[in-house]
Amino acid sequence: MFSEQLIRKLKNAKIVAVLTGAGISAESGVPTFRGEEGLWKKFRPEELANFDAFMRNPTLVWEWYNYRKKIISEVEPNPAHYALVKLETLFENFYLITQNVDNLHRRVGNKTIYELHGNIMRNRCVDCNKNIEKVNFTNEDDLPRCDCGGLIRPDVVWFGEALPQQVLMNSFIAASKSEVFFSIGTSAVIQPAASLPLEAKQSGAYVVEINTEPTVISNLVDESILGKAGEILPQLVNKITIGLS
Ligand code: BV8
Ligand code: ZN
Repeated sequence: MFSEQLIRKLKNAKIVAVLTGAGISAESGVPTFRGEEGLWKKFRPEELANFDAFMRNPTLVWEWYNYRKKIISEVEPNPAHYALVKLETLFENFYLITQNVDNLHRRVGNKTIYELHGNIMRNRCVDCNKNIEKVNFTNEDDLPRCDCGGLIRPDVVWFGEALPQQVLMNSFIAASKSEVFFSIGTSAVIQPAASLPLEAKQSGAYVVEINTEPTVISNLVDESILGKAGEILPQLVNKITIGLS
């Protein structure tokens, strides 16, 4: 399953970076964004994950986020998430860059996490930008509001919105410094996140894709491993820890 070259490179690597997408949480039961699974009440994610949709109908958009928060609060991280915690202990510098807002990497205890698209468990005010811990959203006529009166929104990055600049910069630096770069469970379509594997490749990293199916970057990577992240990553950790210990 793993080339000798990959195992050799991992045994000598000091800097490893990983980009994850919805596919790494699929085995936990979190729906991905593709196909039928991505649909909610016939809406496509990009129809709801944008500021105009929220200002047009904040109740609908909050319903969607509460539906996802309920799923996320009922699932458990899977072996792929745990394998990345182990992997983080094996390298001097390990960077976990995620497009996921599901907080699962944080829940299993990864340390260096770059949340490119925010986190569904956080909220902020659309007017004064204050971060608000808990919001309870019971029925439509009491949308969560800040004490400044502003509407409260999930602290995620919507389509057409800028990513958190420091996180984005750190992610591109991590990709450019990495000796081995993994792209795991992502369709690699959404920009600028999807440019990270390219950045790593152009900076000389050995780029590995782990996905249940080929993606638009499969012909760009050095090694494309087809299969479930929850099955492949624990095997990879075993394979490299044998040699390292
Ligand atoms: C911006 C948070 C401008 C919210 C999300 C250049 C060209 C064209 C378009 C653009 C461009 N640059 C920007 C754009 C527009 C847009 C974009 O990329 N559009 C796409 C459609 C081309 N980008 C933006 O709008 C970005 N903002 O550009 O702002 C700007 C700049 C400066 C100043 C002002 C403004 C913002 C993008 C972020 C949007 N927010 N999420 C929320 O979640 O509610 S994106 C969201 O969708 C996710 O975070 C993720 O990024 C994406 C879904 O992709 P994946 O995670 O990969 O999931 P997907 O379901 O697609 O695929 C799952 C994969 O897993 C599959 O390949 C499957 O085979 C695999 N899989 C399944 N099971 C398993 C598995 N693999 C392994 N194991 C398994 N078990
Ligand atoms: Zn406010």
